Amino acid sequence: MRIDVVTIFPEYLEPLNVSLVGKARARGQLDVHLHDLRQWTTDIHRTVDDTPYGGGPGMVMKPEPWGAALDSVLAAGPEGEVPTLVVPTPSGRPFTQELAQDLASRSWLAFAPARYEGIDRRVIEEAATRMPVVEASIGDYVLAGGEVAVLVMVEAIARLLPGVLGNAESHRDDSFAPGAMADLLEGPVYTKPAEWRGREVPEILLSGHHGKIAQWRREQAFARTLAHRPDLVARWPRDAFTKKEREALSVLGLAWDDSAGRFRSAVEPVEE
Ligand code: JBQ
Repeated sequence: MRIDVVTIFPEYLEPLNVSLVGKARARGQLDVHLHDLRQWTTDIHRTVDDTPYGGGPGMVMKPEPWGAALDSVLAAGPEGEVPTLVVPTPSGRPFTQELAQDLASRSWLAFAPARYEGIDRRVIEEAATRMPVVEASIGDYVLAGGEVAVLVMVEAIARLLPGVLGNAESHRDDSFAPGAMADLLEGPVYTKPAEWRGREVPEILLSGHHGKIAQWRREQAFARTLAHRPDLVARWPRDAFTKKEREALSVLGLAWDDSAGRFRSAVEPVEE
């Protein structure tokens, strides 16, 4: 996969040389090209932003440098191909595992992270006449710019590429992969020593009863998902559970609600 990133802070993307993504690059599985947006400015101050039309706070990224940058990226790639342009923005669609999988299936991605209040809308609209454009957000919190969102997205995408993850870290049971019962958080994990600072590893894990261990882990996962992600509980399909698991769910106060068509907590109603 080829990845181009146009940014005013190429050094912010240095982590792409490290760890999993860095190794994928070194192996030639990922071909990353970083570009400084300011190379496409034409004034002596290398200006990339200006005040917003209509007034208001902050600055907006000017269209001309972005237009020239995207022209140049397009021209530098494989003849006759276009990249999918990914624009990290808080107003984009949620960046999910499903979107990561979709993007991982493409051979060429170009990222356009913005600083300031965003990029002049015409850049996105004009780009969309030439290539697929995906505007996506990594979450509901405020960042200073899209560069960190690019790091998040590239890591999530790169680990899905064939041959990038070793067998030991295979992604077959990722919590958020789409499909049956993927909407379950992982429960707690333990390693040696069996006692540490007076705290013991749950006895069941030392018992050697693989069936009971699997059941316990499943129950822990249910409890954790209910506590931290009731929105995921609401996505659980009715028929995904064994009789034993349904008992465990009812101990947690979770029961199938026929009128709502989903699991509901009898103890503390799930917020709408
Ligand atoms: C985000 F993608 C971006 C880009 C700039 C700021 C952001 N803030 C929050 N979530 O995904 C984001």
